[in-house]
Amino acid sequence: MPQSAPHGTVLQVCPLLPSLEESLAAHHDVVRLAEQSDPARYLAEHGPEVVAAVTSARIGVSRELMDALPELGAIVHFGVGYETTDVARARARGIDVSNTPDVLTDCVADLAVGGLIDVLRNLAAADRYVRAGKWVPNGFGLRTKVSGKRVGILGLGRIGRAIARRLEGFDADISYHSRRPVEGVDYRYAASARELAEGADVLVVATSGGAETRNLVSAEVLDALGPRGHLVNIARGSVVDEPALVSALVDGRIAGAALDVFVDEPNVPAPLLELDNVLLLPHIASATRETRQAMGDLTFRNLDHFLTEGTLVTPVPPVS
Ligand code: 8YV
Repeated sequence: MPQSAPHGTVLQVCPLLPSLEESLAAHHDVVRLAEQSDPARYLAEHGPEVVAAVTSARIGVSRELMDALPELGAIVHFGVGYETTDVARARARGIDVSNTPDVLTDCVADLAVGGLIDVLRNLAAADRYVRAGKWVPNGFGLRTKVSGKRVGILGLGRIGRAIARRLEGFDADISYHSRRPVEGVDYRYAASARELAEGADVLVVATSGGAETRNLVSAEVLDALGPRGHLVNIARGSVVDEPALVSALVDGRIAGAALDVFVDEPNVPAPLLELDNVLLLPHIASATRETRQAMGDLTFRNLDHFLTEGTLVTPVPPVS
């Protein structure tokens, strides 16, 4: 074992994929925080023994928890998002942070396209219509064509680009907005989220979460999308001003939305439950057997590499 490899307890912060939990427990000295009868007491007594924390994108490692672990060397996230952990604070303490990029890109992009098709063609509502025994000839009415639409992608990272590639197959006219233009792509760059929405029939939110993108899709952006515009969000609920979205949908100021993410999951704003032009999904973009297994494997590899070599396999990018 190299000198730099840390030795100590791995703290499992929250429940994880069962197969990942099994591998962690089989290979490392893991303590599950949620299973402690008195987690605060455990931390007070054993916090200094913990050298690595493994957590989910949803839960992260809170400031309080980080502070209770003075010897913490790595925070390993199951998931691509890590806005639930204060990375700058971790870095300042010399704590390395990893996530699970790439392995979920396909599934998240697939779901974004599925949501887009659903919300324009109203598939879920059509299914409800048939099941309710309401089918009469031409009774369901007409919906919106998908192919050839102007699609604005907010955030052209790995997932945004994978969505764009798929939509090329639908002859979409693609534009995007991100903090700066992305080199090597031909899609049209919009200087702001508002400008992007103004020139789009469908706005797809694919940016990361966290303070920097909070409410980026504001009431003004939704108004720019307009009454014939649709929103797809597979990123984070926090990126969209949720009350503004609810009122835009209720008032018909945008045409519809496909939402896999919400501000306060699993709580969905009640007015949305009444709307047939909204697809509501329980944060399942990466939830396939294949992808979750790949995320679990990469999470394990990060932790294992840290404990044997002292470094992570997929550290998150530097804080910019
Ligand atoms: C997961 C996600 O559902 O990877 C992410 O950031 O949002 C999802 O893939 C989840 O967050 C895992 O904890």
